[in-house]
Amino acid sequence: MPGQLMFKQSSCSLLDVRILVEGGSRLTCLDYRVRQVSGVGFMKNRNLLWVIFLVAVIGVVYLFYQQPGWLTAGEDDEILEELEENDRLEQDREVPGKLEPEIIDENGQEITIPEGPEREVVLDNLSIPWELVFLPDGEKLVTERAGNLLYVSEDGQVESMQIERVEHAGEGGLLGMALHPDFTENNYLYLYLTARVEGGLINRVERYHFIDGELSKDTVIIDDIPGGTTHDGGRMAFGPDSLLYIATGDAGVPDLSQDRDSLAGKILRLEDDGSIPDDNPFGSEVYSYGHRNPQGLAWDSESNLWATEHGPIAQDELNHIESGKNYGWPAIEGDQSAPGMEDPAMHSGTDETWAPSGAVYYDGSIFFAGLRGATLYEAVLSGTEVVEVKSHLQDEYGRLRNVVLGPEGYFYLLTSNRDGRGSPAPDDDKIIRINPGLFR
Ligand SMILES: [Ca+2]
Repeated sequence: MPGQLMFKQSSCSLLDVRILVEGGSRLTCLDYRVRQVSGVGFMKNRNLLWVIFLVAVIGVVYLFYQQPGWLTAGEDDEILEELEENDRLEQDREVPGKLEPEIIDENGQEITIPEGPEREVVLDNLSIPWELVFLPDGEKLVTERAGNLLYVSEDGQVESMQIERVEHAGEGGLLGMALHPDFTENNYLYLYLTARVEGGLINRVERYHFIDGELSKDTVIIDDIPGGTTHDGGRMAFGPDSLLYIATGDAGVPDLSQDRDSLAGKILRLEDDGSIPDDNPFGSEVYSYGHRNPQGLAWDSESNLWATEHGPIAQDELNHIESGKNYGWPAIEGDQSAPGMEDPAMHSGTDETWAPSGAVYYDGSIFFAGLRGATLYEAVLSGTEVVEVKSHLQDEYGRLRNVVLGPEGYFYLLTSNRDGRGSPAPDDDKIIRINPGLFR
């Protein structure tokens, strides 16, 4: 019998590095197996055999790096398919009208770029349209600042309803509008309007029932928001928390914005019946303050709230809104900072005026309409930072009051060329449907 075996020779494989001792000499399994196969006296050839073994190992390593898939041919096809799929997606991104799987709406749902025309005027001969909402059955409602609520059927027939007690004075009038998140069950429609009361102009939010084209007033949600011929705010939207957010202006009295007991120059947050949510920051309707004239509200896919705001001379703002925070007006503007006050995420600089109004989140950006800028702006987001502001459709349609995303994936632009500050075309104002593929 050969020397002392530390393992059974029959279980000794080429890769086994255990050592056995035979006749007083140390053998590895490799030594043992090679000798078994070749019949060569291993002691005198041992160094040669190690050289052959090392060359073989180097050869295997070389082949692996040259063709990493050769050991795993089954997975290779999957890798290739994945690469080809990535190529296809990359190509699709360059072609408007194709499926764009990375575009998501504010609820985090995938949306598809529609295949219709790039631009189409869907309504014209309007007068200062301010807000547009889509009813569940394909009809639309539009507010006109003079006090008209337009009920637009699917084929574009318009029925106009005059809202009572609207005072169209300067920038005031019938402004914002919102459908209740459960509109299909309760038919609640909210309107933000300016009214004249003893002592002057105020703004209020009223709730209506809108059923089969019939409007009936339900209740006042919030009253006596300071109003004026300028800076009436007016945008409303229900947030991801199903609460009603209302943007109000300083009504031409800047100090009201820092007064947390005033409803002016604020973003307010209410339950759907007008009561105050338990987690509002100051136990009042106020959610954030220090605003001059915010007119756009939008939530991104992470449920961050963004608001556009008119600055005094240029220095228009896009702000990331958080509960209880002070956005500075009139103490700071532009690049100025102060303790306890928020800098805007982006402002237009000292030389450029956006005059920003309605806003919507789309595919990683806040798009917002510019009145003086006559541009659809796109603020590209990275988290809660704005990394770039792009300009679209500059001077093509004049002053833009709002941009709304429709249920079928189109943008709708509302012009504001008849508000006394524009140069209206004969068929202004308009609502223009824009294929967002134009911007992607
Ligand atoms: Ca500010």
